[in-house]
Amino acid sequence: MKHELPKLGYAYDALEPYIDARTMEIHYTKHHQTYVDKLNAVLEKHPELQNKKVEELLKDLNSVPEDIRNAVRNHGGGHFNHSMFWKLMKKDVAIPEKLAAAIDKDFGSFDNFKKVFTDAALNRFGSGWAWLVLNKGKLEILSTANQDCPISDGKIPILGLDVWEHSYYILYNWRRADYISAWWNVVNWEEVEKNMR
Ligand code: MN3
Repeated sequence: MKHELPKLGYAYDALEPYIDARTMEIHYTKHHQTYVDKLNAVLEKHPELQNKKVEELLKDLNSVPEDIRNAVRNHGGGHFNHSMFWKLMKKDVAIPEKLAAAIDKDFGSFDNFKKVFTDAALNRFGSGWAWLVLNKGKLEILSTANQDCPISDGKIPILGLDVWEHSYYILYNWRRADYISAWWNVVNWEEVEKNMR
């Protein structure tokens, strides 16, 4: 069984003007596809792992043979993180009450949550991700380098923001802060709540 690029579920221009169609197209058809292809290529060395879901591999990286562990971490992480990321974006989605209440409980207020998440995304040096995760039932914000995924540390990612330059350079150039503030307009809060279950 080969890993496959999941269906995007919306048009490349669906998130405009916040995320431009050209970025979406390259990000999805080139960057994500490359993670999928490279994951499939390294798994050829260990066919016994080919039937495992990518999250199973990432949850227990130590059980992945050492010669491909780093490649699985990078390309498997890239595949998993982006599969999640596409579904987490949609325009004009209101925050469901239950999620809003959970955010208030663990962060004091929605504004504070937004500030802490934004800081995590801004301060991630180089390429990586900002995350809202569930850790033993509690919401937490963190960031990871490269394509590292919180599930490898036993945490459940429920919202992720790609801050690799490839996700914003065409429209925002070096201005990561502008990308992040625009991105808040396309968070699919319904999907975030679904990920909490
Ligand atoms: Mn990316």
